[in-house]
Parts: sequence; C-alpha cells; structure tokens
Amino acid sequence: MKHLSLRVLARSIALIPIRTALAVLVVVLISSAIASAAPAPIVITGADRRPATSLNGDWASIVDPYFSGLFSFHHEEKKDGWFRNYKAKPGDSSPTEYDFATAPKLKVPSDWNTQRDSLLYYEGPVWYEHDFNYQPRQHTRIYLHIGAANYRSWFWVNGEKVCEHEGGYTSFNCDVTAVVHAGANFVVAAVDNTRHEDGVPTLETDWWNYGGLTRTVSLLEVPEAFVDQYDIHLSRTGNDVIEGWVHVEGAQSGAKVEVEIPELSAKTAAQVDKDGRAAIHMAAPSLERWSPESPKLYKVQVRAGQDAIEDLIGFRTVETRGTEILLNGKPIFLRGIAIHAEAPYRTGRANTDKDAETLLGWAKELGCNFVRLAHYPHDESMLRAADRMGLLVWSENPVYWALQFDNPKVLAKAEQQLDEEIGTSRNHAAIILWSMANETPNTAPRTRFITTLAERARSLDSTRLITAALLVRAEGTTKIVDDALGKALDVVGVNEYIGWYEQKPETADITAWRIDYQKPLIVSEFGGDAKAGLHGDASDRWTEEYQADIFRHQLPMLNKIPQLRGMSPWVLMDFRSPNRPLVGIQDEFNRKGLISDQGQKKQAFFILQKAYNENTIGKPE
Ligand code: GCB
Repeated sequence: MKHLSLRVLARSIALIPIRTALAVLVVVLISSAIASAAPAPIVITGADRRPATSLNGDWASIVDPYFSGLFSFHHEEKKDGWFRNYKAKPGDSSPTEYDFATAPKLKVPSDWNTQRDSLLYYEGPVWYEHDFNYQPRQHTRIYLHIGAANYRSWFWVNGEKVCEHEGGYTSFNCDVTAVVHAGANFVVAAVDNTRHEDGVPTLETDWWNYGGLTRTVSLLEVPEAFVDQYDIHLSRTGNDVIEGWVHVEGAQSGAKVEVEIPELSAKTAAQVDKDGRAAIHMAAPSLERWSPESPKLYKVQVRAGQDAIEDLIGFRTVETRGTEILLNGKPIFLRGIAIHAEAPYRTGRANTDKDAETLLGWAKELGCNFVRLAHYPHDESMLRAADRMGLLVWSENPVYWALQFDNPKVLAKAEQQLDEEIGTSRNHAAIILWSMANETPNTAPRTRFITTLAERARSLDSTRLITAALLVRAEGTTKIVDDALGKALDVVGVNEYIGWYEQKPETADITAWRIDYQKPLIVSEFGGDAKAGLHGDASDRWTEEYQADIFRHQLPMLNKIPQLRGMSPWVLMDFRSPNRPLVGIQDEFNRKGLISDQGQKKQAFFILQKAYNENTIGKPE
C-alpha cells in the first residue's frame, strides 16, 4: 500500500533512456532518504470507526514566523528539534526559549485564524504541544491519526520524530508504537500553512488559507496485523454481488479475512495473498440499494486475526451510458449545489457533525440530491452525513487553477493526495464522482498531468466516475466545450459565469452551447455575488435581486443543453476569501452564497429551490 508512488515512478521512467532513468532514480532515492528521517505516514480506511483516544482539546501553541524552532541560524534543519530541551533532563544547560508550559492555547481541531485575532492573516509555522496519558497494550501498534493539518506538518512524540506530511485536506497516520510509553507522554507538532509555487494547491486560490490542526487528532491502537484498507462495494454486474478487497498490514500470506453483513445474512471468508490483500466476493440477494430517496446503510463487519472493524456502508452502482448517468441502473439528474468547507455561523474550517448537518441540511432544503464538495477533500463527518442523508457527492482533489504542471514533484504531491483521498473515502456510497481538477489552463503539460491522475484514480477505484471542472471558451454567443482534458473524463464538468464575470444575466437568453464530447455534462459552477439583505433593482450588482436574476436567466439556458445531467451552482454559503476585499459588501467573503455565512437565505435560494422542487430543471426542451 505504501510504495505506490515509487511504483508509478518506475513505470514512468521505463519510457525514458536507461542512463537518464538510473540517474533520476538515484536522485529520487537519495533525496527521499534525506527527506524522510521518519517513516511516511499511512492511509487507514474507516479510521473514524475504530475506538480511539482523542487528543482533541487545548494544545499549547508557539507562533514561529521564521521557523527558528526547526531551522538553525544558517538555515539548516535541526535534526532532533529544539524541544529536546522542553521537559529537559536535569543537567541540560541550554536555555529553553520555546516553553510550552507558559504558551497560550489553541483548540484542536480548528484553524488558528479564527481563534486569535493576531492570526487571522497569518501564514507560516506554528508549534503545537499536548500532554497525554497512555497505557499501551502488548502486541499492538499505535498510530497518531491526523484528520488534516494545513499545509505541511511535522510530528514528534516524546521528543522523537514520527512523521512529516504535505497536503492540507487529507487524513494520515503516523506509527508511534516505538515511542509511546506507559504514563505521561507528549506530542509536538509544527504546522506551516505557507503557500508554495510547487504546492497542491499553489499560490493562488479563492478561499481562506486556514492553517493548523484543522481536523480531529487521536491515537488508534490496532493489533500488530490489522486491516489498514478495504474496499467493499456493489458489483456493476447487476447480480446483487458485493465485491472488493481487504488489505491486512503485517499479515502472513494465507491469513484469513472475513466479511459479514449480519442484516443480509451474508458472509464470506478469503485468504490474503503475499501482498496482504484478499479479494472479496459474496452474494447479497435481498440487498436494498442505497439511493438519495432511501439512503440505506448496512453494518459491515471486517475481521482479520485479532482485528475487527465495523463500518456503515451503502450499496449502489454508478455508471454512464452515452450521455446518461445511471444510478442503480436508472438515469438520474443531479440537482446539486457546490459547498466549501466553511463553518456555518462561526466561519473557519467546517469539521464537526453539526457543521455537516447544517450545510447538508440546507442542501436538502434546497431540493438537492447532489453536492459538489469543493475544492479539496472535506472532513469525514461531511461524507458520513452525506451517506446518512442521501446526498450524492462530487469529491475533489485540490488541483486548482495553475499548478506547476510540468514539475514531476508536483505530480507526485497530487498523486499522494489523491491516494489519501481515495484510500480514506472509498467506502462512502455517497461519493459517485472523483474530480481531478478545477479550472486548469488548457495546455499540453496540464492535460498530461491530469490524465495521469485520472488513470491513477481509475486504477485505484474502477467503480466511480472521473470528472473535472473545465473552463469554457466562446465564439460570439456560442459557448464551446472542447478542452482537451474532456477526453480523459467520464463526466465533463464546466464552470461559467455569464451575468457576473461576463456580460449581463440576460445574455444567457441568447447563448447557445456546443459540447464536443458525447458524455454527460455537469455545469459545475455558475452564479454571482449578493450581500444578504442588500436590495435594489435587478440591474444593481451585489444586490439579492441581481443574483436572483442570474439564476432566472441561467436555468432556461441550461435546460436547452440536451446532455445536461446535473448542476452545482456556486455556492451554498458565503465563504472567506482574501481575494474579495470590497469594503461594506464583500469584507473578505466571496458572496456568491445562496445563504450568508450567518444563515440568511438570499432570493436566489428560493428560485433554485422552486426549480428543483418542481422538477423544471433537467428536462431538455
Ligand atoms: C471559480 C472558481 C471558484 C471561485 C469562483 C468565483 O470559477 O472555481 O473557486 O470561488 O469562480 O467566485 O469566482
């Protein structure tokens, strides 16, 4: 499971001359050996379904803009970290400048920006420290589970480095078995939300760069051989067959795995191969399929040796047929809305069950059966809520705008985040689409980069559809969808802003569409800004009336596109963005929400709600 990136690298260097290939491999091996003093974190499926020791709560914090805690005065990385002096042994003589005992606290999980006024705009490193008591049991492994840390993070337990991670929106797990001991322990984390040219995402985005340990942190204790990943889904053959695989980390070849769904009296056993993986196949004749109308979830038990986990999984199929999207074999229209992981009412990162229920509750009220969770993987609580509430999900990799598409290191980062996203979320019935990218420039290196990602996503998960939100070009009053990336997709997503960034809302009335792909189309964004409570004429920008007018003109235009199979207008709720400085109107919020960040519904909400409830959308004329 762990060495996928090296395998992919080996596959790609097979295409270049042997001497260059060897040189590349040597450089990669040396640099990865230098960079990874601690083992790389691993992905654990269903981590939130395991008993855990929560490390959430108050953590001591030290803001370190020059990162002097990690780098010496000549900017060399300090091997063991300065905090060996923290809780120093008697006799240690060096001064303790980073004293967590006197440092102010930050809450975990949460971004730091909305917790302390001085950190609202902060982009840089912050140190975190937390004490915990623990009693490890024998013959177990212990993992430090981090729901997300934006953007780079480093972890030490009892002064020993345990892992490093890059990527702000995926969960990861660091093996701390060797360093956690009985009694008092402490964990130190450095989290740095500096934006990087070669990051994923990169320097420019349109959302707040919330930093910190933004999602839950816990300790997971598992047997020495344990189920780290599994994929259990309904086969597309239509014969009520549940199939997939279970991977057991640390298992001997031939070790037994069992999967059971008690409610269906379905049970199967299999043996793991030399890679620790067992194929699963079992009949489930009386299975009730998961759908937005009836989001049935089953308790699924997975057992392997000493390990057992019980997940809640729904079973459905999704596929395309020509320009149709079929859910459980039947054509479906995706009545959607796009959502950022912005917390309703309090702002900051959404990361609780309550946040998820509020956001998705609004989506249901709007009449949706579909949500686009933009522009990065959202918290597990959002996916669990979508499974429960019956909302289909578009899940997105943060390949946003103009990454360094010709940089192999950037591709490796995007691949790692994709692996983590799919590895963590692959058993959610709600997710039907993996989105590879948003509004990327139409260049050859971009197309190669994202096609590679799409192939990887398909090889990791052949049961879902691949999409991306593309840009559209115009010839006169015709909008043309011919971006070369469309070839690599199962479902074409397009963003357009007629009536906001271009022309007037009524331009939609005379706009025609030419789609060069005979594939299902989702209009993944359209909309405009309105400040809740600001009223005026339909021609006055920033008013609720103007925004409503955009929706009034968009819906009939979209209905004329024969292959339109869904839409996710931009966006459910206003969200913070430093790109939106207009004083008195935006005040650093993107105001394209149908609902304000304080929960006020704008007029456009009711226009879309009517169209969704009366089913007047998705019926081409
Ligand atoms: C877009 C982006 C989205 C922005 C939105 C806007 O095209 O995909 O991230 O927030 O437009 O409001 O401009």
